[in-house]
Amino acid sequence: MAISHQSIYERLTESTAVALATRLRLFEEGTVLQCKEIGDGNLNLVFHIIDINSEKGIIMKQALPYAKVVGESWPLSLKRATIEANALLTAVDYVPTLVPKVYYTDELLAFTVMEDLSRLQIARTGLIEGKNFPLLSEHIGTYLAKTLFYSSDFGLEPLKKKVLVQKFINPDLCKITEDLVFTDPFFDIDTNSFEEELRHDVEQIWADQPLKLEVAKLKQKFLTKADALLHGDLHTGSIFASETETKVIDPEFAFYGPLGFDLGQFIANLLVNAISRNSENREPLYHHIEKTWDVFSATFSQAWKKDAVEQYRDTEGYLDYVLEQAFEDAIGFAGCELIRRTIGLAHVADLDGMDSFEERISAKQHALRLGKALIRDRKSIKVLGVLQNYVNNTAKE
Ligand code: SR1
Ligand code: MG
Repeated sequence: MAISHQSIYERLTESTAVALATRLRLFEEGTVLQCKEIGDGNLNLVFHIIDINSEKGIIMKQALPYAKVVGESWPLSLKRATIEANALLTAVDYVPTLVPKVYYTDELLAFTVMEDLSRLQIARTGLIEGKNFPLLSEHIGTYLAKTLFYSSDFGLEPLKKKVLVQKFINPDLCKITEDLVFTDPFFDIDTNSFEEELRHDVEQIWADQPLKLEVAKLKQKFLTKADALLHGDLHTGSIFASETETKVIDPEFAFYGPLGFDLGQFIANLLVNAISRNSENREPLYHHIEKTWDVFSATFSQAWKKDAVEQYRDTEGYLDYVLEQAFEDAIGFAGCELIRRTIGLAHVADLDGMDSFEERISAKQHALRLGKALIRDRKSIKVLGVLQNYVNNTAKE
């Protein structure tokens, strides 16, 4: 009889997670362990297990067979745990200091044991508190350039790339992005969630045919353009940071997609935070947005000059063309992310946590106007320095 994933899988609890850690000898014999489930994301269980004497710990992350944010009515493949572990193990070759260490992974129970990063803070939480994480853009620009270049046809022989494309086929999680980022917010669909005060703005979006045509083109790129191995969900909640360190976590949405996607999501989440701040406190976010691109394009170009395997590597204009496409797409993807984080299923604390109801609604209207402008103007925006003007010009109707 074949053993199915379902017959072996069982949902971990704090006590079974400790028993598992002991059985796997993740701690020395006799160590007294303490465990707390700390998952605050939309999809998984996350157990923080520590040795109560040394306070050294691990993270044990388990995928649930459904989307936690909605419940059992939204079944989800457990394969995402393996995708996440494999993506971390792939990234560690290129950016060892920018991802958590993976200690153990189990496909049938859909869990991964990894480095405890509790010395760091989730970047979104810190940004909301007004922290600026000075090295965030340097690190994320490097992370993006290296992970994207070395998994693409520019940095990898085509046969090896196809093996990775196959390994990272991730239909369930891609479908979430196809629906929640590129489709649902642009139609009157049940998953959307917004305050009644935004209905007028939302109905304008649903009726905006030229905007929807541009979103359809961006969605088509997401569906079809297998450029490089993406993180797939690179918002500021997928990043741990401090003044000196940055670690990219949670690549369960990893798959082969368009070069500009991760960049666009990261930029959009910085913009959402900028909008939630008073205008005089936005400068650090603009700095991060520009620097991410500068570091990304310089590091990607260096890698191209040093390691490109593509026959056309020295053809004048080709590298510039690749970077220009990634830039334009990133602006468009950022626009979609701004809109979906405002009126779609999965919101962000930067906006939802704003205390004053009036300021919150006004910030959300601002995010919608900015998102639309970025989608519409993505071909004419040539430098990220102008995003500051876009934020200012979309502040009021
Ligand atoms: C049902 S999952 C909702 C969102 O959470 C994840 O972090 C992704 O951003 C996804 O779109
Ligand atoms: Mg996540």
